[in-house]
Amino acid sequence: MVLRKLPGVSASGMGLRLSQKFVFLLFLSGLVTLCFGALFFLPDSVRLKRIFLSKNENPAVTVGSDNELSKKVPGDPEHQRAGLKGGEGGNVKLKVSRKPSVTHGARTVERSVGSRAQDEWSPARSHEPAARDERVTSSAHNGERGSTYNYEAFKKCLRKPPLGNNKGTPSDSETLQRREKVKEMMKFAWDNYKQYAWGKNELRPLTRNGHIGNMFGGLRGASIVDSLDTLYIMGLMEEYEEAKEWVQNNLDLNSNGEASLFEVNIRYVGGLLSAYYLTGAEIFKQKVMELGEKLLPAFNTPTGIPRGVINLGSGTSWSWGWASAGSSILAEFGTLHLEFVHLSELSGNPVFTEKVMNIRKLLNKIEKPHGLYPNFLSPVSGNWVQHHVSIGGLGDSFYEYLIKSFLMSDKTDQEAKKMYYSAMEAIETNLVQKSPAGLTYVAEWRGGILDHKMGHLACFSGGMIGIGADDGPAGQKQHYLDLAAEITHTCHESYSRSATKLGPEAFRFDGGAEATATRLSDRYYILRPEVIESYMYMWRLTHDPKYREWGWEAVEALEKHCRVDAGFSGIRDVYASTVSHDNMQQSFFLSETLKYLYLLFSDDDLLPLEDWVFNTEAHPLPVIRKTCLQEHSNTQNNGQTNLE
Ligand code: DMJ
Repeated sequence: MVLRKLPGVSASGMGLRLSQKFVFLLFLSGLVTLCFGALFFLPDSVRLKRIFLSKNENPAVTVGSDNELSKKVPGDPEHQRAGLKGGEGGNVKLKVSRKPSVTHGARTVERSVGSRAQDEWSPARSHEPAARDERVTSSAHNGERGSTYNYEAFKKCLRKPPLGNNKGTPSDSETLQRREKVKEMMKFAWDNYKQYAWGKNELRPLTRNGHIGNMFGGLRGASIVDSLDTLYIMGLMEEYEEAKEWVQNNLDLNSNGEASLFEVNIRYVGGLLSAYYLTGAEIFKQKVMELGEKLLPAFNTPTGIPRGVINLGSGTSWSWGWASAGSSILAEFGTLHLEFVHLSELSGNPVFTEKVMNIRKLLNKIEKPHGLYPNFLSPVSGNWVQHHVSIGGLGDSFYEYLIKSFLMSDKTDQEAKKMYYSAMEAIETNLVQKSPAGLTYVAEWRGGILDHKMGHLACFSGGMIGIGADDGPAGQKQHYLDLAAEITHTCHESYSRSATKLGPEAFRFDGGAEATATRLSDRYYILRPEVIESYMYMWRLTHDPKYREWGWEAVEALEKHCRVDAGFSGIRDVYASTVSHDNMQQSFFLSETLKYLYLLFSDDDLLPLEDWVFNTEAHPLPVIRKTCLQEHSNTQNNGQTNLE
């Protein structure tokens, strides 16, 4: 480089200035390097780190104003899970720190611990790069074939009309009156949501405003989407129409927040799918396909096991901060199957089914301690992370989706069937217990040690075991029906032993306890459905009138303790005769609790179980009768459109 002498400046003076500049620039670049390096030492939850060090496979991360997802949940992981599944139930704020899907650091560490299972698990690894393009390819695919879904053929393949011959109206007047009461409760819950929280996710009935929360990644209207099918089957048509109109005009799927993959799937995907199948309205199909595609990037992990949190805008995903070692949760990645199979069914795009079959394949292959499925699995290595097993929070709906996958496949999915009954056998051998007073319960298992506790969430298992009774190993039908009835009885006991006649979040069978909560933090009830869900299934399976009586007891308790001037609210202590409300009308109250009550007081031909399975948020999905659908489609394609 030639140094040209500037006028009035001596050569030595110019040299001095240049070297000062050089030192300054050197200092500046050192500072920048230091600052950048320091980012690596910041915790993952710090936004700056995520902006600068986001993984480059995904588009840039745009984060919402909240850098930490917070949930009001009690302290231990099961309750955190329960809270995540059930919304805000407890009193403690849980800070959920987010972990980038794959940072270079994480990748090096996690790969270096790669073990046998990971090495054997080549398909998922090799399909990782392909997955990146899925949103594009699936859109094209959907555009091509989605419109060809034959709704008329689907209706013809149902054995009975979805709403029955007379909308399930019961013939005896007492049951009819009870059903009318439940319908009135739904209308009351809906009207108040509409008046005070329209478009928000849930109603806060005491403060009379809306709650948005942070489970749905910026999506809104959870109560609306969750209510569509309940309103429809109850014949609340004006309300259904306003809900549909909202979906059409206001359900914005271009949100950019971080969502629970599980919650969005069971509530939004499940809700929209049911609404489509029940009504045939194209808007629901359109919306659900758009949303389904946004969920696909969550599967871009080395094993194909999705992480728990996804940014719906960027497609970046994280594990829950509280889940040990960046693991994914059994009840979350194991509760996608029903909805994803239907997404493929509607769109003609196999990618959705492939994703969940990949999860199935890994779970089927992996070694299971005593045949049990632990609740935490690494999406990177494909190995279990902790040996905690539960049929309640963290595990629950994984088992539910095995048996329901079998039923929804018109009993052709033999793999799901086999996995379900083997899991049940292991659960019976290791977890099912009898209390000193003779109550049957399902304990939790921590690396071989039993925790004699049952969560409210685990009470769904009465119904699940009941619907699985028919297809189990030869000679086991009555055994399973008895087990289902015993568990449902225990769960009813947990209700009847409280002052409010509503059940606590968790109850124990040790230290003299018999189906009662011993910890203060387990005493709350947040309008959960699981116990009533089991009453409904057990009623359908046995027609023992006690299940309707128990359901009615629950209605009376809900009316007395949870109904407030502007909606329904959870309560903080089921044992206190003067209740304290938690100010939250959960969306699952409208979707599940009231729907199961309504079905309990209806005839069995309202959503008959031979044609429909309910997803874990009580959204009915039809049994897929492949041969029948094919035949009807062929007939139509051959121009014979005048089917009976
Ligand atoms: C619902 O969102 C679903 O039933 C889920 O599977 C478990 N928790 C809540 C209701 O309690």
